[in-house]
Amino acid sequence: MSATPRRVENLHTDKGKVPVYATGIVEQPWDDYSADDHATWATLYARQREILPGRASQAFLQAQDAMGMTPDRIPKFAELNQVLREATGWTLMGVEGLLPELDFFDHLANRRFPVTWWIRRPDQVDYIEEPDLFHDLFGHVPLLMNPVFGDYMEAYGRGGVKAHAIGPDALQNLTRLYWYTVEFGLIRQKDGLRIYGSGIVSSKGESLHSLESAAPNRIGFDLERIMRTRYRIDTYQKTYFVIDSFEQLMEATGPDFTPIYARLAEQDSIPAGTVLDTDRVYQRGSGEGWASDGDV
Ligand code: HBI
Ligand code: FE
Repeated sequence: MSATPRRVENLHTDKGKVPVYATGIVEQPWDDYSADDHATWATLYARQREILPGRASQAFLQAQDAMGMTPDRIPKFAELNQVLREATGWTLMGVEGLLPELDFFDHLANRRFPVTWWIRRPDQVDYIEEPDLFHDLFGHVPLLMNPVFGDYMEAYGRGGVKAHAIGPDALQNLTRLYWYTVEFGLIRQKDGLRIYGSGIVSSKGESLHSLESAAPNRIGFDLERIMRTRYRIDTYQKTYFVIDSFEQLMEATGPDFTPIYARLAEQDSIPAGTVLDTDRVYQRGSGEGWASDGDV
């Protein structure tokens, strides 16, 4: 483990250096990134771009190319914002890390995507618990260039603000939708299943596992089924849901979810690894290597 503490602690001690505003919005301290930080970005970027052709969705690869991210050093948010604002009206803003849910939803509802300003240490290249700059910038941001997905993310934010007012069960249903689409979603293309979820596309292991392992279930998208389905935080997903198109996601978020939340409140949640008779099954997983507990 490298001796230096994670940069954000330094940030707090050097408050004078980087203005930290309310709700944790932070100017990207681009000049303060170390050579290690840029090397970590370059290593992760090259490694993912090596394995994603043929695995990531065409939409993701096209969007990332259109974004014009610098592969050799951490991109400047201000430069990306010029391209992104032009394309879909979305903008990035630096944050310390995970925001309170209502703040997060409000930003999405206003086409602002929070990007963690710090990147993981070199010894965390293979796994980091919480979202860092690479997860957010490489994983989440490119698809905001896609008009339909950009609309979906705004609609999700609006839905989140409403769900927050309804209560924790509604919020849990909606968080599951985010988890199984934005973070861990697969999409069906003519040439096979492909990745669009940020949690997968920013992870080498899960980019391979989600498409090629016999262990997980792969099931067709079904809004209410997903909203009932528990998920994993600490391991690969037991189940991946497959959409036919981003338009399908957009249509699914069209109706008011209030009656759906009411209906779901009467039904049990579904364990992460379960396959239902009503499921459209692309793969019934072998379950190999699954942890028996820990679904959230
Ligand atoms: N905050 N910065 C940030 N990024 C996220 O992806 C995020 C968050 N806060 C809450 C959250 N995601 C999830 O709980 C969503 O389902 C709301
Ligand atoms: Fe994420």
